[in-house]
Amino acid sequence: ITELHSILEHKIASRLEQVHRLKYTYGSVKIEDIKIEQIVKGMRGMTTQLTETSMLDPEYGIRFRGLSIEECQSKLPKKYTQPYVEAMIWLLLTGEIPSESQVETMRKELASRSFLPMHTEEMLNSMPTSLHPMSQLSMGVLSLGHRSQFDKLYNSSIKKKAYWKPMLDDGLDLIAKIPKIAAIIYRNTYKDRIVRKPDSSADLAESFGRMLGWDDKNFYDLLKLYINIHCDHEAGNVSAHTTHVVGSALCDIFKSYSAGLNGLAGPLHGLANQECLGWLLNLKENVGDYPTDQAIADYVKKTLSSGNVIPGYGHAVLRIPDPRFIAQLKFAGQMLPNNALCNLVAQCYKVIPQVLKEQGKAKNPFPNVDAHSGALMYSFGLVENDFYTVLFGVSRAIGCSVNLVWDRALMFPLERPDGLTITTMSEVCKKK
Ligand code: FAM
Repeated sequence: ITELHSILEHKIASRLEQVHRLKYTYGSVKIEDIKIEQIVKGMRGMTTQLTETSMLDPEYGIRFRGLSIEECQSKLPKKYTQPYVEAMIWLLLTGEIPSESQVETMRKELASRSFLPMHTEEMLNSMPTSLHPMSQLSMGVLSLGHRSQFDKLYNSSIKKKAYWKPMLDDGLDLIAKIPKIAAIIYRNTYKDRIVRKPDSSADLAESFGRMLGWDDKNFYDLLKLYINIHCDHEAGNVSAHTTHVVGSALCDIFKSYSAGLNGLAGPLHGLANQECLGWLLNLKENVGDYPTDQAIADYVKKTLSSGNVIPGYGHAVLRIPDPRFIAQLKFAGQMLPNNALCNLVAQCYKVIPQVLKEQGKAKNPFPNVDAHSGALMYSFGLVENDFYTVLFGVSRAIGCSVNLVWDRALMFPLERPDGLTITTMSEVCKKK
């Protein structure tokens, strides 16, 4: 991991120069005007963040360090059909495509950190199984904080410029340990409370799959795909933004990401994948395994007229079918061509956008990532849909951690925007 440190040292130095220029040379340049409606409508389309790891283009979708999902799949070192999660972590951290040996270095580093402290296991084992798995996950992550190198060194005489080093240490710890936390939650909540140890000879996805209880290389492949496509989605989404804001107060990564996970647990964000599968199974029950397009359209209209959204459709930024959805559609087509549930997802993709367009409300009538992930997990036997957001949380730990490392490396300040009362804003408007 010394090699990773020296690559990062080098990259950080040049980025710091750029940030310095942005701050002091171009500080007064205006990039956009803010409209009142943007403030009232949840800051849509308002640029408020600087981020290194990924960019979301409304008309193209996500690019991880400039690479599309397909480019990641073809360029990053892989096992079976999908890139190693370790390769994605390296890419997000450094912006470089890792060699096989760098992937192996990352694999060993994470494997060596994958054990949990005793108190975390004891706490998880004492949780009521009726507590939502996301609440258990958030507490599990928070409980890792007693080991925070960042907290320890912050209270010593470490210089601000070097904060990223303990942050990286903590970030690797979080990424390495969160699969075991998730596996304990899964086995305790739905199975026999017996959890296998992390497999130090396997890669992260395979070891996670084994701990969950699967012995199936296609399932490990699905986990690799799932973790890679969910790991980061620019800076403004609820979980990434929350993690970043809490981290800006110089909280350690465990407190910051625990807060981010609570945001991920919301039904308009990560929990949508749980809701999505529920909706899909209800659809299947109502229209059967091989419905007509019209039967699906009628069911969608019924959902809309009862005042509900169609989970898995629409997006705050995207204006095209989510490439993360398309990647899963392809995976299902290759691995499970005769699976009725996945085929229903594909049929919905043909029907629902037209119905949403006719309704005329959603700015984006196309499927997002959540429209497929539950059906894939379900088809591989992971049927407990209130666990799905935990899988999302295991993955998003990567993007959120890498971003916090870079936030500290670039010495970003405390984030503290201004607010106005409704009366004051109304008065400002009247004067215009
Ligand atoms: N079904 C029905 N109506 C929808 C809709 C959908 N899938 N998506 C948007 N709309 C409605 C929306 O409720 C709003 O109606 P009102 O004006 O009555 O409030 C209107 O269309 C305009 O919304 P928008 O500007 O297109 O979307 P937003 O940026 O406000 O919200 C989402 C974006 C994702 C919250 C919204 O599309 C939605 O609720 N989708 C269903 C839930 C979902 O799939 N969430 C997962 C998002 C995912 F990417 C993630 O974070 N994991």
